[in-house]
Amino acid sequence: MNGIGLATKIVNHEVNKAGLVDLIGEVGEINVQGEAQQKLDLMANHTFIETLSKREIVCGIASEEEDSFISINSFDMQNKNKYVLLIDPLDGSSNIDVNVSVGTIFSIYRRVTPIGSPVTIEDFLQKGRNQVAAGYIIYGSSTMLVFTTGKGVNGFTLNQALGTFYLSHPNIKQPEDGAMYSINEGNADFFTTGLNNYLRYCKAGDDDKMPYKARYVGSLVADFHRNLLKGGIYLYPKSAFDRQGKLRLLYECNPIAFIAEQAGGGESDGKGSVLDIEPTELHQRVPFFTGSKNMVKKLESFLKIDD
Ligand code: AHM
Ligand code: MG
Repeated sequence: MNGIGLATKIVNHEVNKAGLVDLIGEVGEINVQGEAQQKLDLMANHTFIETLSKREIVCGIASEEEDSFISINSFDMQNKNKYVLLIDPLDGSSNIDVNVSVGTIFSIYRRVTPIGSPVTIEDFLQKGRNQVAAGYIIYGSSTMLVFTTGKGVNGFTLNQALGTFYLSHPNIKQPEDGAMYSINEGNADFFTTGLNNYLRYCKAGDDDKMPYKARYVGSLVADFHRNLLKGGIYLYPKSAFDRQGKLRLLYECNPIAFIAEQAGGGESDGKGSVLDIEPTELHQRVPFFTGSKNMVKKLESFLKIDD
């Protein structure tokens, strides 16, 4: 967590400078549009990998930005490092050039192969239930690190002047109900019948319920964080063109699901917990829903007709 905290400060500094780089770009000195965005993705990836691989604790890293996993010190048979890290270094990065919140998501497992040997794919393809820690960083109006080690969820806010994290949100609990739904509804024509029925339910009001508010940033971390604190549901379903949805099981869904569960919230792939899925490949995608516990249950009841 120390290493993650240090890498967060570096990435935070670079993300905050992105607007300044843009100013220079506009006067023609640097071609930033598109390129800067890609640079920040790669910079975040590089920063987390370099920072974590220098610690005597991580034996392997898998990143959304890398084709395959990285084995650390694989030729050093004295390597006693026990943990593997899976990371989405800069999630929602298309939001950077419009100054909207982005995030980092990470997940930590104990390796399953013997200590001292090079890591293998089995060390990374573990069920989400095996996570020993997971968290995210939100680079927002303030920068926060939110994580769990399986004993509740705590949120730390970065004091940028001092470079220190403060426990600003101890023992976060997600409200059991909420009134916000977060989805890219532009794809609705390609969603299943059950999901479209649920979206109609979200927008309908009656004596017991006002229509839900639609809130969608397009950065998973920002949408999840808001719903975690205020109550709500985030949806990234499968569609006619994305049969498995868009989000990655190992870098996005599992860590967020672990945090949701630890905060008393709900999470699902539409049928059951994503934490119980046996992964088959590093960049596997799954439909993903997470939010207030009762909202996720309600959604699952609508999705039953899709079977
Ligand atoms: P990325 O990892 O390429 O940034 O994609 C993940 C992001 C999520 O943060 C966000 O919720 C989703 O993609 C938005 O997708 P869409 O533009 O289809 O709504
Ligand atoms: Mg991502």
